[in-house]
Amino acid sequence: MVQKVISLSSVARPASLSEMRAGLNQGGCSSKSGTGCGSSQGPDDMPAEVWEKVKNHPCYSEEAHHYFARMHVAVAPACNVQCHYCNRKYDCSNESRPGVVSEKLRPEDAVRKVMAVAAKVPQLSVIGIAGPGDALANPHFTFPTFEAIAKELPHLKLCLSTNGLALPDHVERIKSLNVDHVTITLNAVDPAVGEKIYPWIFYNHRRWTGRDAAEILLERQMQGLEALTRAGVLVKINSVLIPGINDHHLKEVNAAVKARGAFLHNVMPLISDPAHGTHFGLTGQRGPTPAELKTVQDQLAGGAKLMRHCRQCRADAVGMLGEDCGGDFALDKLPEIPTFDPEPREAYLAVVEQERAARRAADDAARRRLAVSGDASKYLVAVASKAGGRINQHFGHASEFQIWEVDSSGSRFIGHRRVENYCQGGWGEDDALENIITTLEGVTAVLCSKIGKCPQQDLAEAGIAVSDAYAQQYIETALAAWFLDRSRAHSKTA
Ligand code: CLF
Ligand code: SF4
Repeated sequence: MVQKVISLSSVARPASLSEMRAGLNQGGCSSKSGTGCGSSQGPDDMPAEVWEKVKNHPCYSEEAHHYFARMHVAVAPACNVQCHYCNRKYDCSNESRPGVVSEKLRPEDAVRKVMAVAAKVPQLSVIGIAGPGDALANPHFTFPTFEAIAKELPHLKLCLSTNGLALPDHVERIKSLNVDHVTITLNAVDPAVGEKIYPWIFYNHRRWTGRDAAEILLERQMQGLEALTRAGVLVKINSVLIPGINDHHLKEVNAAVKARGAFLHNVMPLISDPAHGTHFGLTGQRGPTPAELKTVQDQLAGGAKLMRHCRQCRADAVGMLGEDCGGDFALDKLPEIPTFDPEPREAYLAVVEQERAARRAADDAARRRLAVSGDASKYLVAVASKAGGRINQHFGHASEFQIWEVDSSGSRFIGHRRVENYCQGGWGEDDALENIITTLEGVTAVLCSKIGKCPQQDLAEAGIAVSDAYAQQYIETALAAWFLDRSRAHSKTA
């Protein structure tokens, strides 16, 4: 029943509000779902008109990504830039994980697909164009697609992602189409760094290489950012963290984009694999470890606000962040003329408002309990959560863990760490467990809804405590209870 309610692959419309509530606790289309967010940027943290724009956007609001889904339509095949971390056979890795080539869509197909998804997925709130090339290198596909979607489904937010080279030429159109959210991938503000990332660009009818290419691109990115913020469009900056190339430079990038009004800064780890055939992959440039990513993110504290819940989605991803149900909506499976009924969505929005209020209240209560603990410790804790901000996933089913930091001032979401499932169809996989232990470097404890004795023992031997005693609680409630239990246990043994 639950799967029928908010499963993205289900054809059934929601049957009741209580079923939707249950659905929030069960995740979306598959068991690999996972969501999580920490410090809740809420209505008290920003002007009301900005909150209105971000409150249901799963990327621009950490809180919203527990409840809302995005859909990418892959209508933009061409690109005007070459990045050393990209192989055009794969999706644009500015905004997506290299992996499988997307189903490229014509604008009319994209609108049909959006209609079909909106009809089945009440969580759908945002339509993004993020490749597989660059949205603004394909304006003749990108803008007609947005126009048609806005006409059919005006409640959906429009969002695009670009390398920024063509951005200054399109700011007016972006504004006039009510595209409220634009991401610019900006990896450097110094051309000396930029030229190590971009071998060439195509601009003003010719190819530019080396330092010239980097200078033009970086200048155009900054012009675009300034023009968008002047126009009231919310801009997110994506920076790919490339160890040895821009890791020491991202603080400068963060300060520069903050000064120009960027709303969020998303530092994404380079994904580098020789199998993807990228220049970096083939020349041995490695991506950062989770600890290196955290170090850089921590260094940016106090600058432009950070996004930490990015999942580096594909350019044709459909569903909650961390999920991809795109396969259920392939063109050949869609009805000729999908119809959209607004009622399930309205009912879903009402449920979400109640859930949000309950979770915020739980977080406040948890902070009050922590504040009087008098314990100066600080821990990293890994959490297995399918959805809804609760501890509701078995250890063996987790394909990612949310990493939280907890101390007497409260708990904060730090990021996700992907892992291979420990449970492989009924039995535990020792190699997977070893990798999980390595991935959980720096983590003191794991909270999950259930775990077997064997993995629990192996984790304990590696110095990581595991507990399923907080199953089904809100993450913040569970972390506070775990912290206070640990504090009491330590003071007894001291
Ligand atoms: Fe798509 Fe990007 Fe819009 Fe989100 S994704 S175009 S802002 S709707 Fe989000 Fe995916 Fe990260 Fe992008 S999790 S890769 S940040
Ligand atoms: Fe690839 Fe995107 Fe860079 Fe273009 S902008 S080269 S599609 S990563």
